[in-house]
Amino acid sequence: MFGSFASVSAQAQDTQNTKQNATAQAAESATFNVNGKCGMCKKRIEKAALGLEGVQSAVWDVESTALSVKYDPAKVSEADIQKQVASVGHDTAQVKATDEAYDSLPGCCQYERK
Ligand SMILES: [Cu+2]
Repeated sequence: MFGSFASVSAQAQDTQNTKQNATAQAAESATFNVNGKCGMCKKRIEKAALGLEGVQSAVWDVESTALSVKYDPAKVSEADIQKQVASVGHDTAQVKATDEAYDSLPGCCQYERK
């Protein structure tokens, strides 16, 4: 029953779905290193990234210290996200936090800097 219905309109629906997905989730993804140490860092890093318009998801892994983000490249760039994360005190692969931002982190979050 469902099968015959689906095959008749499958082509039209496919075209429509592809179009909708393209507009709704024009997402680029990136993963880069962000220095940090604990669960508090995780919250701070993810909150900073998600605070930017166009960032759809941000997950930082405490073990690997890798931040994975999905974002809309029309609104925000990977460089913007790295700058934002660095602004709350965490060095990223390309952007170093200011000493001031780093010093303002709680003691337990002061990761070792290279
Ligand atoms: Cu921490």
